[in-house]
Amino acid sequence: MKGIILAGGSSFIGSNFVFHMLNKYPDYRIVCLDKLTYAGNLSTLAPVMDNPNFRFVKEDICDREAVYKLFEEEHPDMVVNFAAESHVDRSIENPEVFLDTNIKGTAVLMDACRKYGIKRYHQVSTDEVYGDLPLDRPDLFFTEETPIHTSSPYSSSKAGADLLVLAYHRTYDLPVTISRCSNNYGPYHFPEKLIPLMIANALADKPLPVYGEGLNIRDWLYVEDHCKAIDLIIHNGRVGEVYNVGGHNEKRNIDIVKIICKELNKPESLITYVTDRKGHDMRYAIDPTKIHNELGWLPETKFEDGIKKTIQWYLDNREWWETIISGEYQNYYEKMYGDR
Ligand code: NAD
Ligand code: TDX
Repeated sequence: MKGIILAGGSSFIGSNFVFHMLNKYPDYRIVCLDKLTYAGNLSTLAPVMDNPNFRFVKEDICDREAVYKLFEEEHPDMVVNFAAESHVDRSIENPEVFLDTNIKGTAVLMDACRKYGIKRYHQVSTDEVYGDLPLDRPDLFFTEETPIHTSSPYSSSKAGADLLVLAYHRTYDLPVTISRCSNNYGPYHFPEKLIPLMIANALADKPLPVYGEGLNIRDWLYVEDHCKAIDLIIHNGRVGEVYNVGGHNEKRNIDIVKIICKELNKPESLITYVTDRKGHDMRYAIDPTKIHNELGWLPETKFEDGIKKTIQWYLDNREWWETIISGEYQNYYEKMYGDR
């Protein structure tokens, strides 16, 4: 039986990956290591809590002692690191915790991998480490050779972690891989992020806060396609390599919001233009040639289908996100949008 520790396994993408792995590999042991911050939600993992191949452990990846203890107990073959502070706006308000979790936490996990031996450490990274592309150059895309050029404390902390991962490979020969994915969407997406926030607000007939003029472009990928890419990389990817993951699905923010209005039969008059995000990246666009050529990965979900499935999931799972937005998150929302 193969054992995998998934750090941050109760995150949006991590939880989708837990479901993917338990379904696809019934002979794997999947251990979720998660601190359950504001973004972690144990109810997300309720469907697998009784699965004998699954274990949940509530710990901080920065807590060296706790991490080493878990490695001693589990002797994992692989580690996949989803754990992160992931929201750009929060990183602008308070960068420090991003440095702790995203950089120091990554180092602690890799130190454990060195100490106890591991066949693969995989770092789940982001296209944001490349900075942004200009809107008037639609011919440009991020490749794995694009220089790191970050804009926000969040992306800088993710880039710092990526550099550390590559350094651990070169210095200690740690068998690492890195994936840099574009914006994900789908079930269990935390409602502070664009798509679920707009769905929740539209359903409540609340204003839809679009930053600046809404012309910024993101390259959207259905979360299941990202999970399949990580699955391929950890099993067949070349050690020491970075793989970009994205589906050539660029959309302007304003168009995303209009699609959500249309799907939910809500008026576009709900759209409210608010103060722009500081340092707001203009355009992200991934060139996924390498993962396609080397590992045969291609996105399977068309945006038109994925967004419908996502909206339907939020309609069918109101309790999941209504519980979140009625709690501590309410204070964050007031602070972010109250004066805009
Ligand atoms: P998320 O914000 O939904 O969840 C983050 C998770 O990490 C939570 O479960 C939280 O409890 C856990 N966590 C935070 N600090 C921790 C700590 N110190 N120790 C242990 N657990 C901790 O995250 P997400 O949006 O699913 O992103 C997952 C990963 O994918 C992140 O590394 C992110 O940078 C990367 N990524 C996200 C996207 C996206 O569109 N969401 C795109 C590309 C890459
Ligand atoms: O209320 C909003 N209004 C708005 O116009 C919010 C929350 C966002 N936006 C804009 C900002 C971005 O241009 O929408 C776009 C998407 O914003 P986010 O959902 O915050 O995502 P982004 O900043 O693009 O980062 C996401 O993708 C890359 C994830 O949060 C990161 O973790 C990942 O690395």
